[in-house]
Amino acid sequence: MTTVSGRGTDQSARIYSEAQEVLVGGVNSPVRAMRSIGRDPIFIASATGAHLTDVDGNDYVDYLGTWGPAILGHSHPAVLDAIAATLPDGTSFGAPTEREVRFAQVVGAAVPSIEQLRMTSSGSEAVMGAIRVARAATGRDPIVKVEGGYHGALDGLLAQAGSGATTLGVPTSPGVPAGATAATRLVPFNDVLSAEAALDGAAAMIVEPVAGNMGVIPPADGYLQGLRAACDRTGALLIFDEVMTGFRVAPGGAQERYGVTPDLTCLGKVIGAGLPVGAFGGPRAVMSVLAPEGPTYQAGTLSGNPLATAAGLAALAELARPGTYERLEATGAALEAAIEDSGAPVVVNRVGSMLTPFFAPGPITDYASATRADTDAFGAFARALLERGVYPPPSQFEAWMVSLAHEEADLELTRRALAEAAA
Ligand code: KE4
Repeated sequence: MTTVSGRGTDQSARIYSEAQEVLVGGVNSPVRAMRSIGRDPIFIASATGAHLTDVDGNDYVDYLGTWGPAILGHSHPAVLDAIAATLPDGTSFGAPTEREVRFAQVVGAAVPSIEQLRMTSSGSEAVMGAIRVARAATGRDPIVKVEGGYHGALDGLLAQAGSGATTLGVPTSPGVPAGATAATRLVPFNDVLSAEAALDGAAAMIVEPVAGNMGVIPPADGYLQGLRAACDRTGALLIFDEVMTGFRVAPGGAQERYGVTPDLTCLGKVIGAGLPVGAFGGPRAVMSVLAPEGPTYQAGTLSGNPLATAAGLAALAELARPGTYERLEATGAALEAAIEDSGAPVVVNRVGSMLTPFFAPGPITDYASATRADTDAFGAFARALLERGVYPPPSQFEAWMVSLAHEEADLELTRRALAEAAA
């Protein structure tokens, strides 16, 4: 790959060939392999603010944001200082710490529906826990999910998942036993009637309140309210998977932005500031089914570990500063305008600081319309951006993320790269 800095990507290529010997596909998470945009992966050496630097020394304005966590920008001093200050005390005790209590209090203050929290080490684990709580609390098995919704790499929900979980259109991943997805019911996003029908006798519906894993798709007016009412009518629990939207689209996440209260919420990404964290929570009456209070088992060696909670607390404190979400909104709008002004033949969906340009005829309102996208065109666009020092998510079906660290100079460079890539 030629690059603006002219440094090429020889080091990445060298490391990639070694990586493929010992890491499947050379990566530890499939979408990083950049196969969706038709090129080899770029190995990153460091990240600061809105920028990534690869092992060849090429600099990129980063719109991946490590899939969401880097909302402050990378290597934020408050986060690094918190980790450095915690290190001398040890990295993990396997025992409770006061910091985890503070963490749960801070999350609960921002997200009032979370009366009690359980921390995990990933978003997938948080979703697993929430699903199990919903089934235990209702005594029912079926789970309703959205076609194109991605909630982590767990058997029961890898049914026509979004993100990198499947080449679009392939319903389930190999290795998932039919029994695991037998209790999973699929409905289109933004379709209350189909959800209501599927919810009859169900334990819960899990939904990304703003879809992020089929590209960004906002909830249609009244959709989330409709799901709330349908769950109330059928006795199913409403689970908001806010792993991506939590602390991203508003301080209280999508449930605050759209004014709809779920029964359970899953969190991740931002709350760990890039360290491994997930969490799920809700009313005490629902969460109390969990061991050790109740019989429903869930556990994790490193759940709530000192470094992750210290980093998370520091990040949440920074996000609580006045003006944060106004700035994120403004930067998101500036990127949206830059993409639209580039002349690229795209439809841009945006909610706050997360957006996706679709190479497809609009409007993009669900999985069916999203998968009409021309992924080859997206791939060519993304490759051209990378060569010009702009790093988009390496798939049409992911969310571009802006941070508090993106500045006018970054947008200026991005405008130029977008215009050339569009051409
Ligand atoms: P993790 O287990 O990857 O921490 O979280 C799973 C998950 C759950 N819910 C939502 C809404 C998510 O977006 C995710 C993870 N997102 C993907 C891509 N958007 C992470 C990237 C990857 O898998 O490498």
